[in-house]
Amino acid sequence: MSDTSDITMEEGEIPSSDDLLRDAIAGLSAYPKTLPTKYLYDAEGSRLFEEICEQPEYYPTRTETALLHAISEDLSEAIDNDAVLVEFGSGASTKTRTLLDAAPQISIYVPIDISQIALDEAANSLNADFPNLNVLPLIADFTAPHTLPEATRNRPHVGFFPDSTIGNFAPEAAVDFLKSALITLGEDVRSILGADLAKEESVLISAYDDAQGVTAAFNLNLLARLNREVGADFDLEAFSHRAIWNAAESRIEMHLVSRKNQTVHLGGKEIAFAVGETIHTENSHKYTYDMLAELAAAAGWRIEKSWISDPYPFAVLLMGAM
Ligand code: AVJ
Repeated sequence: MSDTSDITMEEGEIPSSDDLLRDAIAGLSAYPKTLPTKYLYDAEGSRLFEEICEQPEYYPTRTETALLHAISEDLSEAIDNDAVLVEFGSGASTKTRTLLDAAPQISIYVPIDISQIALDEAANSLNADFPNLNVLPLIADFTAPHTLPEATRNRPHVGFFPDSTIGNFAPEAAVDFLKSALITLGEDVRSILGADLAKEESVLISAYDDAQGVTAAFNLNLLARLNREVGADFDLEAFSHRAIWNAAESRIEMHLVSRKNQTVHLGGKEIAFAVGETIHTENSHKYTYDMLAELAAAAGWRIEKSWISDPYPFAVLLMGAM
């Protein structure tokens, strides 16, 4: 049984290999060099991300899951009957299960993601485990506003932004994202947001540079993907993964560092790298609670309730539209 036919596809929004090549050339022609974070998540990248979540140093996933478990009854109380749960960047929909278990009054679940495979797998496994739940996946870039499936009309909507996804956005982009989610969800809505908070630098660095090298493989997969999909000739041995804490911006940055002077070819262009030169591939902002509250307020959300875990501070916010 495949649920592919139930997936709503929004034309023209899913990045193609033309977009990948164009964006890669633009990012690698700039100084400092960058590559868009969203391209980390092809099938292999998504698989590696799941593996990162199992590394002992990568505390965010298990911390958030434990916190969601601990507060699931409080969250359930905030969710009305026949609610529609809309998840932004749903991936494997792993954390959603905690919420669905605690809140059987949720009748429709709309996972939004750009990965068709992830949506298919999530829909199939949720359909099997939650027979009364109507799963209506939306394949789309979750950062933009969308029209939700017809069946969700006139029901209470609850947004779900787990995984500290908000941290991958710079402050202005985070505000835009939260605004656009409000447009998608409609008025009079609530949302549940999970965000990792600033903490000791050594803990952060280990989490983004694990001993098994899974995060390194995840980051290097971006170059492997360019080789696979647009015929680039990156030598993966000639780049290494680096995670740094940028205190001024309160964020972890992932970079790929050139181990030598070298030239790489892609799309008919030559890209020169000096030894030590980096490609910046991801930011993971570690906001403080106050910063999060400011971002939420700037986007039209008020915080109704919040919980922070210990010993690794991670926040779950219950927010309402202002
Ligand atoms: C996508 C926010 C869940 O920034 O922690 C994990 C992605 N990158 N290790 C994060 C990621 C490197 C992750 N999130």
